[in-house]
Amino acid sequence: MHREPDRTALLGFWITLITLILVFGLLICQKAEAGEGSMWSNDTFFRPDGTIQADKLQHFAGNAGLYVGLRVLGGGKRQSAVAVAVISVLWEIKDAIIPYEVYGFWGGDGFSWRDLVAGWVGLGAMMLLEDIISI
Ligand SMILES: [Ca+2]
Repeated sequence: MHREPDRTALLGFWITLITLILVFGLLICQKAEAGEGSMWSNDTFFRPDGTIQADKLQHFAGNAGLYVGLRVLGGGKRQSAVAVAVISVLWEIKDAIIPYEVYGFWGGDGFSWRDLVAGWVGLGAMMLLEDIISI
């Protein structure tokens, strides 16, 4: 019986997540129909000179920082990792919906799986570091 609130919270989490994904999905479909901007980003990991793109480092550092922030605020390890992973997917969906030409920082140039990879590597690196120094 005492586990009931946990289940309710978990159910609420999944319903919220699925609703958000459906709403974002609909927005993306509308945008694609209207022919606005690009849905998929044509980005790269590296610049032509072979150095890594600055925005990939930002995704790496952003996810690592967000994870540390959630952990410092008292989030569980798994909980914080899932939250960061989900937020980074939602961020890319946002990038697909909102054009940066109009909204600057809050916009994007389309969904980028490379941004996701860069972010998740940052998250994984921070989790590994946490294990190594065992905070
Ligand atoms: Ca992006």
